[in-house]
Amino acid sequence: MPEDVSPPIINKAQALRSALHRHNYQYYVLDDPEISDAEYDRLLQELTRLEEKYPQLQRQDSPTVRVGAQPLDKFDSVAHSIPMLSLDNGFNDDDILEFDKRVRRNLGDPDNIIYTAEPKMDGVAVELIYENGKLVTAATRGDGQTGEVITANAKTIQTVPLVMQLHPSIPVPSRCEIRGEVFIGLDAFKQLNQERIQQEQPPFANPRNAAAGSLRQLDSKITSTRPLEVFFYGVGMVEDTVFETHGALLETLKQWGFRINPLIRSGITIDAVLNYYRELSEKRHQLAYDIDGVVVKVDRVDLQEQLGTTSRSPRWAIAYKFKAIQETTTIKAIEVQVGRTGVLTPVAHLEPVNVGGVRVSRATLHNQDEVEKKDVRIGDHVLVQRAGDVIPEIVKVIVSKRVGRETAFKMPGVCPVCDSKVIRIEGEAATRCINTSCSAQLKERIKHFAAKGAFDIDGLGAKLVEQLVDKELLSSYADIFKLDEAVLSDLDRMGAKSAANLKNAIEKAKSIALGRFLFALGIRQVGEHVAMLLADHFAALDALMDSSRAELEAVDGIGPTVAESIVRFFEQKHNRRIIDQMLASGVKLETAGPKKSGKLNGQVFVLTGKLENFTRSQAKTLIESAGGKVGGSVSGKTNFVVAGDAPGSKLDRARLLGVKIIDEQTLKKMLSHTP
Ligand code: JCF
Repeated sequence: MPEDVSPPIINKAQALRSALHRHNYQYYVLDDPEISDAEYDRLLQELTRLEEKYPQLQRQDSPTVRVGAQPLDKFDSVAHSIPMLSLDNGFNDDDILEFDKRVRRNLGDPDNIIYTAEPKMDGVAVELIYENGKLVTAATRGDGQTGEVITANAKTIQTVPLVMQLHPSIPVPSRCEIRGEVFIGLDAFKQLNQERIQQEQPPFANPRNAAAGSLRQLDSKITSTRPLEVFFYGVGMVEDTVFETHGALLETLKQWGFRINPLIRSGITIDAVLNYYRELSEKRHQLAYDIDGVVVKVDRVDLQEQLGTTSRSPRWAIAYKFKAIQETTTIKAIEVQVGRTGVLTPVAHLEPVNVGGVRVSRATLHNQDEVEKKDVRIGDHVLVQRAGDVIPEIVKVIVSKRVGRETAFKMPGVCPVCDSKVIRIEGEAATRCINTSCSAQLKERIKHFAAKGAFDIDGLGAKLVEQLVDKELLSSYADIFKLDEAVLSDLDRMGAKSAANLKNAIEKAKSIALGRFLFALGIRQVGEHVAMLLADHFAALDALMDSSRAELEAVDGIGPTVAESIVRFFEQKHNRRIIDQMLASGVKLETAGPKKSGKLNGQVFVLTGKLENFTRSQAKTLIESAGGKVGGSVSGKTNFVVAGDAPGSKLDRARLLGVKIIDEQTLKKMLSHTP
């Protein structure tokens, strides 16, 4: 029997719910939080505890539902009351001027039409239905007429209001349909993919696929772990309310609690739209998310209605698309590369082609399944695409261009580097070389060991590592610390000076924080984040090396798979021997002492522009060792933006959000005040 709930407790739960909704709105929509993240978390905790203790208090619109609900067997479908149309595309200024002419002609040739211009988000369109201010249904766009019901998933997205906020003069409609685009930011996308690779799951090809895949999960608990965001841009059916302009509509949506892209510009002429497009094309690569063009809309709603729609798209809007980042070329060969953990990856060698300003001559084919799914053959004409920092990839084969001389590709049965047998474990996409002394794996492991975030050895780059392994001067991490300066100076592209510099850099790198050391070891499942958790928890290498599975699993953030992998690594005698050799060569582990008591505890920094006195990686390390954090993009959570030379759009955003902007000198002072 559940306990009876007394009125004060009911009121308490209600008060917590309203407070949390309001703080969400302050944070995500207005970018102006009134309480700290920690305070927010405490309120959420308190409500969660109450709802656990008194299940009668649970509500569909409680802020606690963001964690996900029971998994579904399949999605229901729902018809949109007003079709969700797609947009007509324009590709150059003439197309847009033509659109403006067409609009004016259809309206009886007025002189000037006023427009709204906005970034076109490269995400997934959704519609949210609210009844009396409460979210009742969320649906995907589907084919435009009928979508899939994804309510539980949508509720896990922080920026989806569960209840609408009150507007000072416009009442919440009895029913309304609000439309927006769900997406994943670029930093979050990178991190998500890193985690997936770490967990040996296939990475997503691009942020859009990641967003679509996350939104179409039958288990909303999975969706809740994905960093989805949303910007709203329009409405379907709205009862009781008329909007005069699109700009006014967006303003009202914002008041109702819907997050609107701050880059939207309303009330501008067609010439200003063209300028906006040019500005945004330049800013595009500095934005925290992918966009693929500019959406242009006639601002006055009565004129939109006069213009109407065709069966495919509204006559009052057009998408001005950015230049394609896809091109066609041919596959000259397919090579198989062996990675750090022995995974074989087929890589296509392409006839070089310029894709959005970058020369592309290789594209990853991921694995055998991917090659088969896309039916990629050597000699094929293919469409290649580049998205942000992601490795170029093959979108599809242009089958109509086949001449019959193309040859199929098959994963080799032996490692192309060491000739050992390769294996493919049931249910895994990866084929692996399991010879741990395979020179390809060794090269990749050593590159990882010497890279930023690990030992960070200046001058020990990819080419040099390859040479050193090929000449058998390196056969383990430990050998790095025994390299002989005279031998180094005799290598290709080296000399006395660079040999001395390298020796120096290796000497300096010997003193290293435990977390970086652990990351450098390249233990499977142990990425930068897990390595830091381990270092924080165990503080000393011995303690970690001798810990059991159970002790490891007791660490917050470490699960059974990771624990298993760590135990296995340290069980192997040769791994321990290499560590002993490194320590004997003078590698010294710094204890993670002052971190918890740092002066910058809990402060979030974002770096922009070029710093004079340190690299970004150094600045990050310094801030983190003083207890601070370094974020990739400016948000309401950011405390300081450090502006170096030629700062980017992050500075604009900091000004917009009123985040404190400091220079490098100030940062140095803050760091030097740290114990
Ligand atoms: O950001 C978008 N992808 C986006 C798509 C923005 C809009 O304002 C849209 C849209 C699709 C249709 N507006 C319409 C009418």
